[in-house]
Amino acid sequence: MASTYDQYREEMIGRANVADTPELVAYYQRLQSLGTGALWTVANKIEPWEPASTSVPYLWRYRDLREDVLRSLELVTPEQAGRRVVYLENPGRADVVAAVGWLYSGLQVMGPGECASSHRHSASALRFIMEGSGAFTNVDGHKMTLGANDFVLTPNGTWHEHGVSEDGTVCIWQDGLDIPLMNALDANFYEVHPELQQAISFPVNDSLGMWAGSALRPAGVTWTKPYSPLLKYEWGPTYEALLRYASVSEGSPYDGLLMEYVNPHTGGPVMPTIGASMQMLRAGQHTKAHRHTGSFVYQCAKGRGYSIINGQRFDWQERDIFVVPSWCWHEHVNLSEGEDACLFTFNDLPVMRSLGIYREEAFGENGGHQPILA
Ligand code: GTQ
Repeated sequence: MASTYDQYREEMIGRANVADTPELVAYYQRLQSLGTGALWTVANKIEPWEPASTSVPYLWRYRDLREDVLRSLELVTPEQAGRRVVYLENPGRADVVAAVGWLYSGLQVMGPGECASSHRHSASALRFIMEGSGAFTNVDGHKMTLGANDFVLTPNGTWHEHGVSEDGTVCIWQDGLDIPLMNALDANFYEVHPELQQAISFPVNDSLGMWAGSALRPAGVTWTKPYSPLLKYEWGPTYEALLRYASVSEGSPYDGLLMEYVNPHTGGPVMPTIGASMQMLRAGQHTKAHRHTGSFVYQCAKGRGYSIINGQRFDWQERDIFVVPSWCWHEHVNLSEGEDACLFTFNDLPVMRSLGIYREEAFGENGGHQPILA
C-alpha cells in the first residue's frame, strides 16, 4: 500500500524523473567541471516530501556511561581539557558532533574544589544537574548553586564558568548547547575571559529572588536582553507546578502534563534558539503517538518507562538520555509502580516557531499507538 503510494508520488508531475543516458552523464560531468549541477539530479533529495532527518532515535543509559565519565577525572584536569566533558554522538550526526539535529549534548564532571575557566560563546547553553552536591555556576556575575534536576541557563554571549565547592562531592550534569546550529549558520564565536574566574557581582541566586515568584514580577524592573532574566529553574518548584497542574487538568493525550520553562518577562522560550520543558506522565500513562518538527533531547528526571520512537522501543530510567529527531513518531509509557514519571527536554522549538516551520501530526491508526517494529 505504502510503496504503491510512494511510487505514485514519485511519478507525480513536478518531481524529477530523468533516466541517465550517455549524453546526460557527459553533460553532468561538464556541469560539475563548471562548479554547477543539474537541479533534477538532486531535487528529490534536497526537497523531500517531508523532513528526512539523518539523526536516528537513540538512547544513552546513564549506568553505561557513568564509570567512564568519572574516569576522565583521573585523566585530565579542567585546565587541560578546557571543558571536561564526554559528548553524546548521534550515529547519524558524527560529522557535526550533534546528539540530534543541530543540538549538542555532553556529560560534564567536576570534583570538589575544581572550577573551569570563564568563557563565552555564540552558542546558547544549559545544564541539567544529574548528581552530586556543591555545584555552582556563575553567569555574568550571577552565581547560582545547583542541585539534582535543577535546570540552569547560560545564554549566548554571557560569561560563564562552573565548578564544585570544596565541601561538595563529585558532580555530573548534562550540558545542552546549540553548537551544531551555530556552526551550520557560520556564526560561532568563542572567547576566553581575561581573568580565569569572573567576579561575583550580585547576591547568590539573585535571579530567583527577582524572577522566580511564579505569577509575580518585580515592579519597575526592566529587562531588554533576548533571553530569560531567570537563570535557574529548581526541581522542587518545577515538580510542585506539575503536581498542581495534574490536580486540575488531564493534560495532553500526546505529552501528558507538559510544562514549558519560560522567560518570566515575556512568557516566551528561555533562550532565542533553545526551549526546554518538563513533562509528567501519570502512573500507568501511555500517551498517544504524534510527530512534529523540532529536535528533542530528553533526560529522565524521575521514574522509569519507555518511549516508542518510529516503531522502536527505548527503555529509560532516571538520568538516561534519549533523542527524538524531527518528524519522528513518538509516544511515552510510564512503568513506575504507582508513581508519576518526569521527562526533561531541551529542543529547538523556538527556532521552529519563530521561523514559522513548526508542524505537528497525530498518529491516526491503531488507536494512536505505533506498532513496535522487530
Ligand atoms: O560549558 O559552555 O559541554 O562551551 C561544550 C562546550 C560545555 C560550556 C560543553 C561548552 C560548554
